[in-house]
Amino acid sequence: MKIFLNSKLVPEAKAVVSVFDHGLLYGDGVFEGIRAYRGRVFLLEEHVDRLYDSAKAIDLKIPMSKKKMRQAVVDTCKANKIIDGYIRLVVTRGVGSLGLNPYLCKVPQVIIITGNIQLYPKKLYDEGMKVITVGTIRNHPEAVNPRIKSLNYLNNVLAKIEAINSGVLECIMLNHQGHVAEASGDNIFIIKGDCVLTPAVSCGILEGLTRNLVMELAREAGYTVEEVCMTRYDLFTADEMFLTGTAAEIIAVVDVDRRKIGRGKPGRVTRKLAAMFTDHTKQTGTPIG
Ligand code: PXG
Repeated sequence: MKIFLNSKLVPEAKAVVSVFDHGLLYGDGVFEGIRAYRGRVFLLEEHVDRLYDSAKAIDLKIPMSKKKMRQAVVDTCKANKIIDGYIRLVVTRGVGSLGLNPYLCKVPQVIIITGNIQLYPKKLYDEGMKVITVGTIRNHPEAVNPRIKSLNYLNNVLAKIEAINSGVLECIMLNHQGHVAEASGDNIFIIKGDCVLTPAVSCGILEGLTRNLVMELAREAGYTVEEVCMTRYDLFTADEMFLTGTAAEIIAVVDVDRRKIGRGKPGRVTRKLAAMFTDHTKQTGTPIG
């Protein structure tokens, strides 16, 4: 496995970063999770754009252009002969001192790792999954804004711990106002009649790229799509529910807090949108070459 580390590809054993890197010491940095399908990088431009926005939001200047970054992703995939796979792009604040001051750090470290990811067992994609609402609320937007895909994922990890310890694999996180925000690493959708509804970005969520694409596909399919503010009432009374994410793709939710959602199995609209999504992954993307 070759890793992209600061402008060159190095063997995995040589891909090491300092213990003084603020990415490790303070979770100070940003990342992206990207998929490749059939030898093409999916939504590459969108992922790189979001990475640079996350970096801008934490006042971190990535030491290379977006164009070079996109090329680096493609080159790393090529070096590792990636056809269907997962790409982790990480930018850390870089080596600094034992003190918070990010401006004392030298250069940001750019890391690109390729591999595979499967978030949930295949069986759950056929049958739908059970989730619970957890006590850990999503970060307040004026603390660490969930729009920033930062290296500090403790908020999400703490939520995930609650889910796993309760016997389910995923959770619903509410925001500081008690409104539905998102899952630990996925966005949430519900279907009510002919409406496809998802929490608005202003509810304090990561603006998922899969989410954005699913909204576009749903509109194309003739559904009314709205970004709204929702409570658990909306989940309990939904006809269907599903989660979206790069790693998760589209997965139906059939049980929330031990209440059956809809008919308790993946619904018609969910299956239709999942099929449209799969088609889209097959037809688009930046060729790895
Ligand atoms: N919310 C959060 C908090 C996320 O971390 C999403 C929503 C979905 O966004 P995208 O753009 O992927 O549709 C994410 C993304 C992992 C992993 O390693 C997690 C994500 C993406 C890739 C890998 O668990 N979450």
